Amino acid sequence: MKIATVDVVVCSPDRNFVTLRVTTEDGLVGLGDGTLNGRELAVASYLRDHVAPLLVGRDAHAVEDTWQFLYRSGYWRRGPVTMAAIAAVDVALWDLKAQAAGMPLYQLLGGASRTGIMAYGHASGRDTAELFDSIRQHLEAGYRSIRVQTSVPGINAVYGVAAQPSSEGKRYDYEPAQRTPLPAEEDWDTRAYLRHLPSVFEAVRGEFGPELPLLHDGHHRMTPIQAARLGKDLEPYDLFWLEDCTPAENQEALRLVRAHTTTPLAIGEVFNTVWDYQTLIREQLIDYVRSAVTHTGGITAMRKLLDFAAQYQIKSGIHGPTDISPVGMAAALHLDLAIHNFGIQEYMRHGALTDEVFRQSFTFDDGYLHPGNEPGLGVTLDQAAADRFPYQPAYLPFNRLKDGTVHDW
Ligand code: KDG
Ligand code: MG
Repeated sequence: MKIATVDVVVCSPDRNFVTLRVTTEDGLVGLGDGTLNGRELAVASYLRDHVAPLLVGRDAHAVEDTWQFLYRSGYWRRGPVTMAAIAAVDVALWDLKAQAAGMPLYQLLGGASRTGIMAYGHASGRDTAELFDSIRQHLEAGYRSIRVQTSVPGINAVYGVAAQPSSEGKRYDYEPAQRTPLPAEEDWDTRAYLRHLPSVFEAVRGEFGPELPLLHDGHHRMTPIQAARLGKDLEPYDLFWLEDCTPAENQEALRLVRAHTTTPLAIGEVFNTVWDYQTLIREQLIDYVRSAVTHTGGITAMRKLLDFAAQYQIKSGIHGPTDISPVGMAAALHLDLAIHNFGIQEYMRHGALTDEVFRQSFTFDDGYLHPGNEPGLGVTLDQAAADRFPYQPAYLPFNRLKDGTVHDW
């Protein structure tokens, strides 16, 4: 199964996506996601200029060998651009292998370990009424686990909180509406956030009861001692997880957080290799691995990372916001279905334009996702539709403290 052509499709239906398309001499087409939010063209160039020429003529079945070749032979290792590019190739090759076998990809990963994949959605509100509305909408849409993000009195714009109630007909998404040449600037005050957040969870538990799994994302904005306090303060509300409480490149910081709280911790959406998790996993400082298949070298690397985590009773919580394309989502779902140490899957739903470009076979029903049973990943790309949505510059916002200091994400 020789690789005949390799091309990169950059398109922007709802938001920007980078898709690698690998075609074999016998006409099979495999897709991989290399989308890196706000840095999309860097991955597109890496793939087009430095990787595609190396792949033509190679055996598409040689998934492991190709992964090792791209990781080791380029001399420069790790980093989000490299690992997103390797992920795109890896997922496209797994897609081809499964299509050639005539099986859905999860069968090649060991077969299904469960019947469905528990998913969580993103509820948010500028005040309690909006937040309750948003949670109810998610429950009606079939979600059975909910991430809760909220505005904080005294802070003008908080990332992860919809700028308008979804009842006004505009669905909440991250930044794609801000397709501007410069990132939007938000403000931040950690003390105000720490004071306010527990009262929000108290209100949500009061309204929705003790059963509903609730999650929260701290977006790396706390120091270790602040994160320890928040974890403790949230214990009465029984969170499924507290995500990204501190900037996690300092893995040792989690020792302090862990020593003070039993709130489960999830980390890793900005990580791109197993090395970023060495201390976190060996010392059992986290409960969930948040990496995306798309940013962590694909299925080959994620499988190894999650197998390592499994030895320490750490589960998966694969990153699945809308800046992971439907191709990256499908790859995550096949892996979720196959591994034993599955925890939960993030699922935000893409917009209607994205669904025009990417035809998908995965389903979402009563809180559970399933990748479907089409051979391969089960996603195809409509090139004519993609051509209607050219790339547009779009950046994530950033935040400054009251005195103007740039703060952590
Ligand atoms: O590209 C960045 C977003 O995907 C990220 O901010 C989303 O934090 C996020 C999450 O948990 O989905
Ligand atoms: Mg996050």
